Formats: sequence, structure tokens, C-alpha cells
Amino acid sequence: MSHGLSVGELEELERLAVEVASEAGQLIVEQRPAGLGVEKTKSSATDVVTVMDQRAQDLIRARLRAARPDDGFLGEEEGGAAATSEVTWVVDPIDGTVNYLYGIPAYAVSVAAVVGDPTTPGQWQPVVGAVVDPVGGVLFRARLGGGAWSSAGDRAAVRLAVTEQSELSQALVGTGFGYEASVRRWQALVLLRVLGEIRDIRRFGSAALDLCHVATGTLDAYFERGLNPWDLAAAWLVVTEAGGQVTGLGGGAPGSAMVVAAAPSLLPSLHTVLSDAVSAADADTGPGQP
Ligand code: LIP
Repeated sequence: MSHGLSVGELEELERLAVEVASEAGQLIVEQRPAGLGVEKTKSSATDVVTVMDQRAQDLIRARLRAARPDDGFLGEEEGGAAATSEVTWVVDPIDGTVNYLYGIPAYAVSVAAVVGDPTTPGQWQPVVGAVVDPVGGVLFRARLGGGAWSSAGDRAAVRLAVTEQSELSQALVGTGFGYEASVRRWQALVLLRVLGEIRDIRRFGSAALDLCHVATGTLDAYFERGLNPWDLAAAWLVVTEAGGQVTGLGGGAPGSAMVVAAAPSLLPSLHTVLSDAVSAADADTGPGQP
């Protein structure tokens, strides 16, 4: 997707994404209330929001609005804004909220600047992305054309590259499950058919971290149905700038129907196995499948 942003502007957007994601990461770790509870639920009784999800998003939004008032904002929690500039910020203040609630150290702050319409699959593209793993102390970042990098503390940044794995049967694959029981049952049917074709599965509980694991080669591939733009916006670019590809089923645009990420050498065989598994699961669950 074409855009009119200069390299200098992209560098400025990346610096801002890193700054606000890092600050929000600090907030959710240092100010996590003892006895953190569920503030409210969304799509189901297990789709929870904590007070820190909203606080972190409000902080990020205030910083971005102060720095770039004309940009749009699309966040997982309440409060969005249309863009009058070319840029929309797509933000997940805590990706892996259930892990955060349970104190499982696998959650992230995800901040991306995108061009196009992030609410329509195929009509948008991230141009900068920052994913902060605040417990691990790791920052993953990428700028369109600038490569993908990870850094921890004051150690030098490392340039990221996806694995060269081309054998699906040897591939370690990440996935995830939705908040609705019918979706999880459908996802289990898909997994039933995929599991025998791969090395093994990993379920970390944060799509942003799962995708960054593909970019670092910690995972060979990842797939999930039911993701929102804020779950994948930043990490999508981290994967593609690390030499990987992020698509929908069968190679289309990534979206809620399916997100698939892997090294180019692995993607065709993964697409084939996934498409067969999805057709079989759709047949099993019948019309109106989730
Ligand atoms: C989560 C995703 C994860 C998925 C969960 C949930 P959230 O996002 O990162 O991959 O399996 O169901 O959607 O709700 O923690 O931002």
C-alpha cells in the first residue's frame, strides 16, 4: 500500500511508538494493583478488561494525541478517533490480558502506526510497530524498510530474522483460542487436523508475542482465527521486516478470519494443511460456523 511518509517521518513515528509502548509497559508492571480484578467483560464472560487495560490505553492515547493531534486512534478499549492525517495508531494496551490477570508473565503492549483503514482487512498496512514485553524487558520494533530489531536493557539491538525451516513436520507452531466457546470448539477441530502434520504446538496467550517469536525464530510459524487489528498491527510488521510473511488463509490479507505467519519457505505447506483443516472443521460445525 503506498503512502507519502518520508524515511525521517517513519523514524519519528517509530521513536514515538517505542517511547509510549515502553512507558505503558512500565505502568502496567509497576502499578498493577494487588488483588487485581475484572473491571468488566466484553464479547463473553471470559473476555475480560482490567482497570490497567483502560489506564494504559488512556496514557498511550494522551501521549500520541499530544505529539500528533491529527492522527487517528483505534484501541482495544474504549476511545477512538478518526484521522485527518495519513496515519492511524492501532493499539493494544495489554495483549494477553488473561495472562496479566493471572500473573502469567506473557503479555505485551502493542503500538503501531498504520496507513489505510484498519477496520477493513486488505485495506491497511502497518508502517511502524513496537511491541514491549515488560516482564521480560524486551522491546521488539520495526519500521517499513528499516528491518526488525529486538533489544533488552542496554544491550545492543539485534536484527531479527525468521527461521529457514521448510519442513512442516519439523515446525514448532504457535496458535491461540478465542473467548467464545463455539469458536474454541471450531479451533480445536482445526488443531486436531494440524497437530499430526507439525513438530508441536505452543500456546503463549498473546498474539503480539507469538508473532514476535516467529520474527526471532523462536517459533517457526503461527496461526489464529478471531484476531482484531490491535492484536496483530505492530507484530505483523516485525514479522515481515524479519523476512517472514503474514497472510490470511490461502495467502489473502490477514484478518479475523485467519492470520498465518511463517517464513516464505514454510508458508505454502502450512496454507495447504490449514485450508484442508478449516474446510473439514467448517463441514463438522455446519452452517454458521464461528
Ligand atoms: C488475546 C490474543 C490471543 C488470543 C486471545 C486474545 P487480548 O488478545 O492476543 O492470541 O488467543 O484469545 O484475543 O484479548 O488479550 O488482547
